[in-house]
Amino acid sequence: MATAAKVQWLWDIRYIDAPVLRWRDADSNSENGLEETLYYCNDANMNVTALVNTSGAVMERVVYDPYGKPRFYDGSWANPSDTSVYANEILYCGYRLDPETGMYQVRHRESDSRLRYSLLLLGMWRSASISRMRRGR
Ligand SMILES: [Ca+2]
Repeated sequence: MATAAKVQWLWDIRYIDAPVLRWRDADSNSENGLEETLYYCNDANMNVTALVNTSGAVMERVVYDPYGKPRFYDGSWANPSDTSVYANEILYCGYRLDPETGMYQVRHRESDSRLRYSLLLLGMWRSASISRMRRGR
């Protein structure tokens, strides 16, 4: 049974999906705890745009296609990749991108950024909304 946390987030009180920082056990050594601290930068839509270390250096940058699919770069806008070097899962609009399913978890619902159309923009979700469940649909 696991007893040590692998990752913890601190969230901002100004908005529900605004992360401040993440502590992570990046070296898989529980003896030194969550030794990695990265701060989140975001744009006006709460999209995470960069991860900054405790010295103020940009470690990773993120851009998105119109449907929320992320593209990662290092701090110098080099080495583009489809995956985060820092295993960052908080991305588009401050939502969590599940690395196993490729779906954004938006509180109690999910959206698929891999589709050519946006479930989010069309108001369609992979799971029923709470209001629909309450109405029995
Ligand atoms: Ca550690």
